[in-house]
Amino acid sequence: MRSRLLKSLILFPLIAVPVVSAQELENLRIEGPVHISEGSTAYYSVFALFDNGREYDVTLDCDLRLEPGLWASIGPFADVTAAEVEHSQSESIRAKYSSEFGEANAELTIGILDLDSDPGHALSFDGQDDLVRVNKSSSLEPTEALTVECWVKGSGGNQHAVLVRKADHADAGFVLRWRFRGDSRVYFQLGKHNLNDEIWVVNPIPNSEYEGEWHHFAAVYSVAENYARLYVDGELAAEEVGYGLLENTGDLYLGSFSGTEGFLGQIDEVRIWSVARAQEEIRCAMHRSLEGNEEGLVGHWRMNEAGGQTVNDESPFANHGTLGQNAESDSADPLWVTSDADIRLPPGDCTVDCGAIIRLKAKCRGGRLVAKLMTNLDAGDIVSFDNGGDRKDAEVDEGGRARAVWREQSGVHAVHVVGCEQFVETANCRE
Ligand SMILES: [Ca+2]
Ligand SMILES: [Ca+2]
Ligand SMILES: [Ca+2]
Repeated sequence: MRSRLLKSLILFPLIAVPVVSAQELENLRIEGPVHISEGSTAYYSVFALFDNGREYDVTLDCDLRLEPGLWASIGPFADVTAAEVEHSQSESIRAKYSSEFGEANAELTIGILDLDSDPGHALSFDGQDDLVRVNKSSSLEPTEALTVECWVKGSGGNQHAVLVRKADHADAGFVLRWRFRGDSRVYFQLGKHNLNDEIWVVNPIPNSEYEGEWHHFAAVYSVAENYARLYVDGELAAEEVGYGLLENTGDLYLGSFSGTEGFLGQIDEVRIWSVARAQEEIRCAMHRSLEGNEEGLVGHWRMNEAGGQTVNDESPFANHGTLGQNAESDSADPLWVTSDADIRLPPGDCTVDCGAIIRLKAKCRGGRLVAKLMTNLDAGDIVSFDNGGDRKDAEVDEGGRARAVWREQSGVHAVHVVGCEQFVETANCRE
């Protein structure tokens, strides 16, 4: 899970009316926004409802907390400056009020989101002929290195179902497939298919493990380093030795190949890079939106248009895609759907300046593992901590500090700073 800092969640009473009449307290109600964005300020009020139908604002007189955990106890006028919250996760505002008229509790579930980078929308493909076509462009034809990535919520489709394809039948190119020859596993293919001169990088895990949920797939190719790799959710899943210079001259297709090889499911946030992205870069950026000017970014289709016949490429090359066979409404148009792919973090610098890190400390108490970092980094920079593969992002504060917390831990843990493996600390979480 990734964690973020919620700054300045303030509980602020709007009106306080003294309770004077003799009556029975019946219920308590919290009023306030049910979605708040990270770093924002939110105001909540609590109303006591009485059996005679009256209600009073009792915000000033009740106990309020942001749950879960004791890490973010808040009350009227309390300014929470460093409460750790899990992004895009539900939290609760709890209120407790007791008086001579009785006692009552209330709870309001809220979602803490980075609304600015909400993944918004995706496209749903019918497994038959639905497609997005991007006309051929030299900007999408790197020869030395390539990274293709997308978020996928798959259900099935044709035995050759295409996620991203830039390879004509006769020509060389690359294909990221949901299935190939009926084998329901993700394939990254490179080379000249019709000449049997190609390589396949095949995920060993079957798609049945992924169906119906969003997962991130990234295919990476490097001539210089002589590898082709497939990453699933930021983990290396398969690797083959390289192929030689890439060739591809066809149009780019998403969801099917010109109306055949149809994929059944949803695709979101397709990115193509003219560089071989490192695993840390993939992991760092997969949950983030991009600025659009990242080095090597040559195609970036966010699919947040939510309607119409065009998928905008938000890279500098503006290779926009068209839904279906043409720019009119047609039977090969995929459908716009709301997306809950986890791409909610704001853009961040995915290269870590290890020289700016001063010290890492890790401690565990009561199953609660805390990693603290002292740095010379700028406030707002993002650093990632790794606890045996369980990663958390943290924002550097004004003092150059960042921290991450894992709960319910046991045994010995080694925590390191992602991208700066020389900074590693162990902590013992005894049972
Ligand atoms: Ca999207
Ligand atoms: Ca169309
Ligand atoms: Ca169709």
